Amino acid sequence: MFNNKIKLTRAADPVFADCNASFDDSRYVIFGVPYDATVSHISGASEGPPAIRRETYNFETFLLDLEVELEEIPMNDAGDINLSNTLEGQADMLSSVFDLERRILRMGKFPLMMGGEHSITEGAVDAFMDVYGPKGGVVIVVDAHLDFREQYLENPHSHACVTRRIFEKYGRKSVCVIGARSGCREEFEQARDEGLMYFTSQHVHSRGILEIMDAWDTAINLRDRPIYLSMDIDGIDPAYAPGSGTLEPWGITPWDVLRLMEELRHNVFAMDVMEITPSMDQFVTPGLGGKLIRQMIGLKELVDHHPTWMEKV
Ligand SMILES: [Mn+2]
Repeated sequence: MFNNKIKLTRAADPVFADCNASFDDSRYVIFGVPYDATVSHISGASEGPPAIRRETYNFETFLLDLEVELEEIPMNDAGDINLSNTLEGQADMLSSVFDLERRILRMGKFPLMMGGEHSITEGAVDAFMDVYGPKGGVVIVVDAHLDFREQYLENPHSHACVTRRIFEKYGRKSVCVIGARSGCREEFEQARDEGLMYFTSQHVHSRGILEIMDAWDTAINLRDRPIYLSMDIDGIDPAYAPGSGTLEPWGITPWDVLRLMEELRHNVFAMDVMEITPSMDQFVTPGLGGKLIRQMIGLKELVDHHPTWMEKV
């Protein structure tokens, strides 16, 4: 049941529900990154992966809206990256995430990373860009925060800087932020001056997620580019996702995220769900995180096997 072939990780117990395939045979690989050493407010995101896994046993294997049976899909839980959860250990953690994510992508599989804090996304995005950058790779970040600081608590790789690092490395047209509603004045001024593409949760509420997708499509051909979807769970309203260390009212809803995933299902080739903090909520938020991952897998299956499925609805 467990896969010990990947030296980087330790096996999960229990595994993410319905992960019955070996790493080599799988089309989807789920892994956890129990890391939260740069967290600034309430720590505990390192406990996210086991809590998400546990809550996935609440769900049916059949995705009713998609008519997809997850038990029939080759999914693998590769376990958790097995390194120390310390500030000093961050560089090792990032490079291990890079190695694992790139290995999964190069084998033509779909990686789904469970955080851990958002800083870890940088390693996975680097791997994604290594593979999909030449094809126009772009990162969509769902987040309450701009994460556009130069550095935070003297660490340029803090969770509060992750969007800025991606922006600097891969350029202005390579990252889009959705759901932002918190940040310092300088961050927002810099974002505006330097041309970071972002829409706030107010924009989503007033214009709707599909109109925002259209705007990005006009600006950067979003629907024609390979997408890495990064979900900081605090982007979703605390009423739906209270298990976050940085609760920020007036967020977007799980329905907005569902529409986003449906709309971009053809182009998303990697995803993460970060910052779930079980000490704040053991059930609702880990369950939502698990469901987002399951839904993304179901949507990708439909793309691969039934390319015209949306005509049904
Ligand atoms: Mn955030």
